[in-house]
Amino acid sequence: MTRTNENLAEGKLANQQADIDTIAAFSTPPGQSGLAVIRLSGPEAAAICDRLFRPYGDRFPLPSAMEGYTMAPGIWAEIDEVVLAAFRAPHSYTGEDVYEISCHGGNAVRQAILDSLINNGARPAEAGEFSKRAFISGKMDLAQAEAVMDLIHAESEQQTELAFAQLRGRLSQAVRLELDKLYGILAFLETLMDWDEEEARPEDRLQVSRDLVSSEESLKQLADSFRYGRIVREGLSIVIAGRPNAGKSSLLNSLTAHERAIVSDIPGTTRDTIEIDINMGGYLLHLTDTAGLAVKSDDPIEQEGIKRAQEALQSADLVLWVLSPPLGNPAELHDEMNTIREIQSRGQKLLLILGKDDLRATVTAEEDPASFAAEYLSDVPTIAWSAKREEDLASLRKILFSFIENDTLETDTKTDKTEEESSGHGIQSQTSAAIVTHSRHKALADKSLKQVLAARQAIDSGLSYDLIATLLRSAVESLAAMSGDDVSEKLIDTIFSRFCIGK
Ligand SMILES: Nc1nc2c(ncn2[C@@H]2O[C@H](COP(=O)(O)OP(=O)(O)OP(=O)(O)O)[C@@H](O)[C@H]2O)c(=O)[nH]1
Ligand SMILES: [Mg+2]
Repeated sequence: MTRTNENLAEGKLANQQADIDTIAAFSTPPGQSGLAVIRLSGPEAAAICDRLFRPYGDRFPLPSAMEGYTMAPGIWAEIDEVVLAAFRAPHSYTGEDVYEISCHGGNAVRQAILDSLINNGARPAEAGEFSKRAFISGKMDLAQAEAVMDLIHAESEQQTELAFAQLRGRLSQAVRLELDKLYGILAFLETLMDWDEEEARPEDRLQVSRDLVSSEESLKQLADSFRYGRIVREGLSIVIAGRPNAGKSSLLNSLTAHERAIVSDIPGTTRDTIEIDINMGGYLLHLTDTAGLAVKSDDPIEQEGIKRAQEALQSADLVLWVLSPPLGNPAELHDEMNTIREIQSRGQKLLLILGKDDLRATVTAEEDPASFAAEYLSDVPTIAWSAKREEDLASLRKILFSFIENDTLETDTKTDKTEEESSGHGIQSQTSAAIVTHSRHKALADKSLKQVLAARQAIDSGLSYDLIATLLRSAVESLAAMSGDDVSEKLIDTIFSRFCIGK
């Protein structure tokens, strides 16, 4: 037996959990590529590789990069020349024996190798099964496992940074810190419960109340961080709306730096919604240009366009409403105001873009959007905009950064601050702050916050320590579910089934 085969056989001995299946899957996507990676994990992995891998032996001395890790070039049962990397339990991604076969990336080659693994005792891995095993063997907690998938799907710099921080345990550490605080309060409550009624001191109650306020604050910060976390993970949805011919498509083109949408002076040029994703300074933006609103139309195609525009508006994080000269007639202006107010009443943010500002000198006071906005929409954040002025794009970008990072529509852009300076004051600038990016985590943070709040109200109202401890235990349970302590098997299955095969 060669050295490689000895190593493989040892791995088998080290791993005799016969009731666990050995799983195999492609870790690289289908299609032709220079290389493809096939991953194998489980108690039989070593034995299977032992049967199918023929090392070149003395021709290539076996390199040994680190403990539990060996890599050897050889032949995979006469199919291809491959490199086999062994990550021996427990020093592997899943905590089991893991073997990675790098072969040539042709469909037939990769498939033949995977088939040979299956025919020799492995079974095809389910989506996310490798990561699920990593979670079960304690290699990472649930929040970290979820970050693996986010990192794979990350398309922007900020997405990558947040997912990586979560993978490194930033969120898990923050959760653990909060859990420790709650455990501390629970322990104190236990002591108080052991004491006799006569020994009860008001300062103890005050102490518990103060500790709960501190937990409340940190949990609230965690829950609130979801606004930013969601925007980074899912992208910011911006919908451009306004009357026909207002300059909506020109605004889209300016933001994307492409002639993406057709621009013409014929009102009704854009008939369908146009969606485009851009990366702005490391953030993902989903931009939607829409057909002109606030007009009556008998044309069924135009009507459908208006319906689609209205649907797009419903899901916007931010609406850029373009109001340009010439303004509509009084009835149209009334409709336009109503739509703006409806958007605001749904709790959505809206920035009024006073378009075609370069034409301002040529329009009368009645036609001037700025005068109209000052009189009727003075509470709405507003900027003057011309598609012909480069500095206006810089100002708009500053406003968008500030909206993402600080949740404000700060329209005073007449400062000398650069884009970088004007951003970076929000939650993301606290690089050590844990940021919630998944709605599952947000719901758990909210739930646990609610329970801590109820516990604090209970203690302030003089209710029994017993009741307060019960409420706190529920808070602990909700929080612990974030990192996956004490979560049901069904939830674990649901989370990992969203992963891709091979991860
Ligand atoms: N002077 C000036 N003209 C502009 C500006 N923005 C757009 N326009 C012109 O206004 C006309 C309409 O622009 P579009 O961007 O197609 O307007 P729209 O709102 O998308 O129009 P519809 O798709 O028909 O609803 C075009 O002739 C543009 O060149 C601007 O800032 N200044
Ligand atoms: Mg258009």
